[in-house]
Amino acid sequence: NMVQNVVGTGNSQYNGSVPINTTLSGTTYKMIDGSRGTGGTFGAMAITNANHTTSAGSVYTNASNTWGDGKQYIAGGSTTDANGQTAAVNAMWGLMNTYDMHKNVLGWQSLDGNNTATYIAAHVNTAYDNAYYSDTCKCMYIGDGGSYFNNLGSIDVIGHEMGHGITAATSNLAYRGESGGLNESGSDIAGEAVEAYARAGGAGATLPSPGANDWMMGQEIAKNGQPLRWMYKPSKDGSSPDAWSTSLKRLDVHYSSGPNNRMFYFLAKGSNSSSTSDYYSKYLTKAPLAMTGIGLDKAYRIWFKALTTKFTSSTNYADARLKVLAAAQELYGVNSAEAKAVQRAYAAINVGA
Ligand code: ASN
Ligand code: ZN
Repeated sequence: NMVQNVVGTGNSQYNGSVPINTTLSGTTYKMIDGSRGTGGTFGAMAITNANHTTSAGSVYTNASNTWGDGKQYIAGGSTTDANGQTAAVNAMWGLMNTYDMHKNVLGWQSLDGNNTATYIAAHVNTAYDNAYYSDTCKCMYIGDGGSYFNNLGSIDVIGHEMGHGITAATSNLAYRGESGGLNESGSDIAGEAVEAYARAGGAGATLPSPGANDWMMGQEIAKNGQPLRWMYKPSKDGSSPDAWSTSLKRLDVHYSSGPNNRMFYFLAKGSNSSSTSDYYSKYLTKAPLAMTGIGLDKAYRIWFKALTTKFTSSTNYADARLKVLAAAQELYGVNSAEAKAVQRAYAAINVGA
């Protein structure tokens, strides 16, 4: 009856061979991480097989502690990965890194900060080209990919989905209009922060310099070179604006996220007048003041504090600016370079001065 926490080998699709936490009960290995999260549906962080339905299904089990073949799922299963374990490996690796980044950098445990365990259901639906968070199950569903994407389990996409869980447990930004764009942007920001943390080795209490992540959501999963979103230049998708305007609130939340994504990129990496010269005449009345990027670590601490302790469900871009600024002032000082950088980053997307 004893359940042991053990470490297995996962052959992931996007990150090579990775150590994944599993349990051993009798002679059966289960894809449960007994060290991350308590309670919840499975008692700890877990990966299930939705098996092409929209329900969670049951936790992945295996006779050995080596999982997956690192290859894209093939309908009907492949000879080397008959149960589609690679999708489960992708999911567990993304969750472990998302959990660790928030715990180690921010002291925030799991979705709610109280360490309630979450899980991912892999293989949701058939040839499903998306992934989503559900607050009903406090869990995430990850598709195998279809026309546009391979398995949706890249680290940044999993960080994005778990980010929705953190937002739902805190500010609960309403998923429409400007607040919905900020909700989406918060998830993209979380996804990139997790990606940077994982790429730098997944350890320590600070985020690495902004160059460790690619500032594109789901670049690894793209079949045709088109990621889900370009944070450094949102308009590259043909639908997202690069700056705020009064019509922003009418866009789909995955497009109205664009300006805030760009604000965060500027905050971490810096900006000058040439960064915005392409939309200067369209949106801005004065040239943005040059700003030195404050780095990903400080930028994410400021954003996370505002998102989880200051934003409300109806926060819009103007309110976000005030609250992100207040967070920067509390963390680094009223007249700090960090606070100034927040003002300039928002001004560069046409919010405030
Ligand atoms: N992947 C999308 C997202 O997390 C799914 C959705 O539109 N809710 O934003
Ligand atoms: Zn989202």
